[in-house]
Amino acid sequence: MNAALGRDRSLPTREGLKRAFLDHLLYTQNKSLAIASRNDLYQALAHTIRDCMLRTWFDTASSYKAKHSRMVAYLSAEFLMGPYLGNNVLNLGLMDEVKAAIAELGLDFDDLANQEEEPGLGNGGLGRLAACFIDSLASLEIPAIGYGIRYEYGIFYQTIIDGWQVENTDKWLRYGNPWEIQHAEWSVEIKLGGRTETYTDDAGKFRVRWVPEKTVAGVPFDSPILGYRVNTANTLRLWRAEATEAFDFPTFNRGDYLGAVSKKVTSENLTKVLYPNDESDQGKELRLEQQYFFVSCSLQDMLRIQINRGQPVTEFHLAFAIQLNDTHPAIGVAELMRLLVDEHQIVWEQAWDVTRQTFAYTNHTLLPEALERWPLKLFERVLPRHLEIIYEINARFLNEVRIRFLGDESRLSRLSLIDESGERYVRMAHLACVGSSAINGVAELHSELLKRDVLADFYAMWPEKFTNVTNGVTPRRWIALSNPRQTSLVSRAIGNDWIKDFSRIKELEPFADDAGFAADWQAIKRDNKIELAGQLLQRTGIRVDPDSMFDVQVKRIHEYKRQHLAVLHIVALYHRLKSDPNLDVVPRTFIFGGKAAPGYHRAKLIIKLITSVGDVVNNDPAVRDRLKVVFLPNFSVTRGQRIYPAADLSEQISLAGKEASGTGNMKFAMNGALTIGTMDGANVEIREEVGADQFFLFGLTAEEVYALRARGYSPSDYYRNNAELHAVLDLIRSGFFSRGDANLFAPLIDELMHTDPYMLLVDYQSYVDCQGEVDRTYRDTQDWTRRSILNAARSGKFSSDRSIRDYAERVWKVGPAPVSS
Ligand code: BZD
Repeated sequence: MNAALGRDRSLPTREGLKRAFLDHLLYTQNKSLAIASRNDLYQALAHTIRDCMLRTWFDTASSYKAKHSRMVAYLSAEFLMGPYLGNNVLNLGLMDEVKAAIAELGLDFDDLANQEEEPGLGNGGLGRLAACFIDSLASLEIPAIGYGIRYEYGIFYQTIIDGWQVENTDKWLRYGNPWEIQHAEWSVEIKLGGRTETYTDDAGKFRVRWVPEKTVAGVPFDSPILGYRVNTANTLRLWRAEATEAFDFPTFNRGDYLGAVSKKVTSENLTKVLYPNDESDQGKELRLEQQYFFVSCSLQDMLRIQINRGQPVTEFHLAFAIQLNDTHPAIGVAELMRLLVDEHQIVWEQAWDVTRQTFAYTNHTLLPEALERWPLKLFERVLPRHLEIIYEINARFLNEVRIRFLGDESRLSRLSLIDESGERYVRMAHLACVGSSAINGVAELHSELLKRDVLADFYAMWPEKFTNVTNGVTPRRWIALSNPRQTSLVSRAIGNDWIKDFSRIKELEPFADDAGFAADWQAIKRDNKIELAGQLLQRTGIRVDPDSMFDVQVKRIHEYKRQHLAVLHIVALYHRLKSDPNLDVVPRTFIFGGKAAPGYHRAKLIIKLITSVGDVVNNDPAVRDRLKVVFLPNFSVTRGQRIYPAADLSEQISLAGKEASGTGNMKFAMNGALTIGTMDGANVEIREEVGADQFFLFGLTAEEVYALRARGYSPSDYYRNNAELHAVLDLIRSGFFSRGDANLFAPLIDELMHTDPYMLLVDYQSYVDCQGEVDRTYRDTQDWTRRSILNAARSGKFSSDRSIRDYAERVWKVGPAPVSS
């Protein structure tokens, strides 16, 4: 169907779109307009848009093949893509025509787009970064492929019941996924478990082979990643686990058909569900299997491509630059060695050269507890051959260390790939460092702290491997798609080249002093706030005032991100209003959103604290609607697209030295929110770019945090010496917000008063004072609007296009390879 849309790459007409849509409604969904459900209409539209991309997709692959282009392979256990439809229409340059065509059929585009189930195949920043990066790679016409896992269930769906987070399964594939094409012909076989044995090959060489306990098949599902208004559509290839053809012959032959089928079910469990833990390692066997599964599938796939092109496997590194998105795919280092040495009979030294020149590693965390390590016993059970390979890599590496640092035994144990300080573990970050030619952090500060702290011993070994690539986000999804009002205002002022070349957003700067432009800017923010207010009412039943300041904190719930510091501020304001009901405060709506890992009780208690404070504050007539607290359930890419454009104030209040970068901070700034934040992660660079006047800074610096910790920190001093803080903590502790239950929030408050690992009490006063400054600035609407425009105008650095150019030049050594039209 619809060959008319895809035959050449000229854009379809409105009539063509309408016809293709009605054809799909009939031939794909087998419905008519009269009886179609909303989902039928969405599916028909999605297929229509997909048809517009297929020719470009096919031509891109052919072009890469013909030119033998060096490809970037971005390996990530998570791709948090968000809905495809709107983004694809935008990148095709068809938004107006599609909207008009749909309207002429008596339908509403946004209404259909809202039907799409978001593929939530990620936890948070790391997964969303991967999604922004593949958008930028395609938009910059860089040959690239994203490799990951096609989880049947993505990140859980969050509801709030009685103020608590409740997790529900995310059945995103329920109605099918029109954006993927299954390629069973490129399936690969994956081994797991078992043992190794040695043998002598025909040439008399001593070799090792892996005798697995089980095998599973990896089946690729491809989605096109179309660049913005270019002829490039790269591929996102996600792997699904299936039972192998002969999944269990012995059982089958015994006549135990059902027993054999139940093993099939076990194989398919591998890609069943995304682990919902950000920033923590769990040591779960299935998780290690997932990681190995997608990495082995991807490496085998790349080797197939290399061999198909008639190129030797010893030149693998010339064909592929593999980026490891954190350590989740780091097993790739050992797997590529196994494939080269065991399966392609390459000698160790040469295989090692190829491997090292292929990989590069991005670290995303400074939290020591978040560094991945696998209990050796578990690792050996799942990947016996890889453990041997890791021992060999380690032995050779430690020899190098011994020669460089004579007699430094403690350095050897610190650097070893095996942690032997207690129970033994395989250290994945060490494997990634040793096996990579480049190592980077995700913001200037983070990269510095990596060198000084977490990876200091590796920095001493190979300073030349270390670099920084500051994160970025795609201005296509995060402005052009989610904030159409701002987009058209900006494009009327400076043209629309900024969407492709985001450095040009700086041309907006002079408009900060243009009264007419500022009035429009402000009106747009208000319209966006009205729209969000509608959503908040619909989803929470809480009515908020669009003329109040929208003060927003959306991100995973974690103690280091300090959502509870924002709560202390809210309680302080509430306490002031109760003591002086006529106090003149700036009306504020505090909006929170984010998921807590299901097993992270403290984080779940923080959600309960937010909702409980909200219940009291929102219903207290003494506050007279001047404060509202809303927890918007199930924060996701889709929700984010409504939230960032409607924010006045962006809360980026992690303890300095804890947030590697942050990327929400960038989305807020681009959409004209002012930031209140600490000197952490990319906040430092945002402040540098937008100017100190446009950024509300508070709190300790990372240096000060280290110094204070070294001196010995006693939170109780702060509690005793600060009357308001004292009152705030007492009020929460007393059960005032928990219907008299003084135990409910005790774990949170007691921790703050006794250990306070994230130093909320230290930063409290500075934060509250800074919020006072926010209020004073907000009262002067013109001044605020000016600063808001400047934030957007000076956010050019934070496009993921800039990040990708940095990687392409400094890490991958690749350039664009445009596909001719
Ligand atoms: O990565 C985040 C960091 O916390 C942010 O500071 C940073 O901006 C982004 C992108 O670089 N890390 C994560 O999102 N981490 C995870 O989601 C994660 C997932 C599974 C296991 C461990 C961590």
